[in-house]
Amino acid sequence: MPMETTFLFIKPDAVQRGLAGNIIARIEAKGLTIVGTKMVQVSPELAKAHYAEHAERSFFPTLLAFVTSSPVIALAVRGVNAISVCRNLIGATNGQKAAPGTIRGDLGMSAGNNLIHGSDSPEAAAKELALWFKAGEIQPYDRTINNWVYDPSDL
Ligand code: DAT
Ligand code: MG
Repeated sequence: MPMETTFLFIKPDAVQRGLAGNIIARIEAKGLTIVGTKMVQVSPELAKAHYAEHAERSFFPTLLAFVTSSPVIALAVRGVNAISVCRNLIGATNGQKAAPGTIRGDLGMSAGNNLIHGSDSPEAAAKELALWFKAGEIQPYDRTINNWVYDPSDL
């Protein structure tokens, strides 16, 4: 099966609110595979590199302060179309507008404190996985249950 790996991180608000387990449970229950994980106290340098595309936005200083305020949980997540599937699971940027059933729609009320990041393209996923994980920290295994998660005729 054509597997893709995406990069997510559970943001400081979700870790502080004790929602990491709820969020990880949704990712696993969907049928995706967690192939890398670690807790990270994000440095200003990592925050700037990760969010470089937003450097000119008015919310950039607040965003840097937020992601460096308390530890996050970095995740590498594997599955068929994992990048778009995770973006759909996460929901729209602002929790007040995100659809019910999504992580942000069910658990959040904010655009800034919005619980989780997910790569938005294959290029972003490649950049972010390389930025956050060292060689050997990702184990790209397949769960044996995948035969029950995927139907080969869907692909
Ligand atoms: P997303 O995380 O949905 O991909 P984005 O890439 O547009 O959103 O922005 C990156 C992060 O910046 C977002 O997760 C939270 C913060 N952000 C975006 N828009 C914001 C706003 N209007 N006010 C405060 N923070 C914002
Ligand atoms: Mg984004």
